Amino acid sequence: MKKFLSLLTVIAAFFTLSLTAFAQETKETYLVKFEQTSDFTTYSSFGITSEEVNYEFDTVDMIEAELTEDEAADLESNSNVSYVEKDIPVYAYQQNIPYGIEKVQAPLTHQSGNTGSGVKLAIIDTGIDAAHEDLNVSGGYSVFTSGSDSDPYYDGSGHGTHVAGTAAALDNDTGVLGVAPDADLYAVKVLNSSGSGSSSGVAQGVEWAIQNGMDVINMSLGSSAHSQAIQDVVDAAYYNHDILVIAAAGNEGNAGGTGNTVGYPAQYDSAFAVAATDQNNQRASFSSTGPAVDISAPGVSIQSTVPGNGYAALNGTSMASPHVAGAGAVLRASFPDATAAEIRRTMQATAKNIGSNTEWYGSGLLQVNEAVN
Ligand SMILES: [Ca+2]
Repeated sequence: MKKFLSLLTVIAAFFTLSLTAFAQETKETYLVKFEQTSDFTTYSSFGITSEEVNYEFDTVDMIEAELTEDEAADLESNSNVSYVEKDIPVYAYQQNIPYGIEKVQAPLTHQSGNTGSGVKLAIIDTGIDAAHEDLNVSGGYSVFTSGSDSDPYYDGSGHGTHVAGTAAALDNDTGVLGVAPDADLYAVKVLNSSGSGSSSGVAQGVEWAIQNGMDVINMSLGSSAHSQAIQDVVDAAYYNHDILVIAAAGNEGNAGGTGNTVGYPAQYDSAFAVAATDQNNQRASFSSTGPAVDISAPGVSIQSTVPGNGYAALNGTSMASPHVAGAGAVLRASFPDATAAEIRRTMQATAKNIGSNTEWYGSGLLQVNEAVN
């Protein structure tokens, strides 16, 4: 038994040694920078062979070379060598365009300079993580007076941050892209970290939007019950202050798509009600139905921003609504003299016919580039 063990030890030692030897033979690419006083072109004085050199830089005293780990370490300790750096991979920064953004033609409108620049877009929701790298939050307000929920830029739920990204994520080298990347986002916080609030809070949030000159309001929220108070402030926003109010139709739809299941405030004429479609322009099975549905936008597997510089895919008419709010911001920026009612009519007149059931789709799928033209 003892002999057997010692034999194993010998075999293990052999493999360890041979593996180590193999690793020492492996060459990797390094950048070697020399002190300016040294004649770096004489590689041999540093023990580097010309076969090992891939590239000589002209503007700095540096070479790219294939070296073993030991050779690199030797050079590193040479006083005529400034540094030895391993070649590291570098990637192109890129931004992913979510399918919904493509579906509503937002990139096409951006190409012609229609980006919602200067328009004030209020996201009445759970707050917005204003530190997110892909969002430009210009201001905000919370109806909560104590705790972390009193901060409109703290989004403990993530819902408001996600909604904000679909409407207006920045056109840069990272993350996602929103429908109106140059719009000014305002975080109007009326829902807590659990995503719940009250009719009084929602009414206060809409009033803040009126008093602070918002051009577009997105409300990816609602209730199955009517609130006269909410209707009164939404009516005031739209009819008296010409604010474009966009509201999610609700997620109370049934698989058959029957019955009037649109929530409030989407039921009010003063709110532009948005239903949700999927990647195939079909009604999302959860999307509320009824005569109040005005227009459709993607709401299934929608990729957007979440707190902490994150990104995630969510489902809901909450995700459909900000596509339309972003389009509203684009139209307000491009046609500053158009009324909210005219913008609604334009979006409906140019929507894509995706089915005859207006209680499912309203006028059809939002096409912002058609609306702009
Ligand atoms: Ca982006």
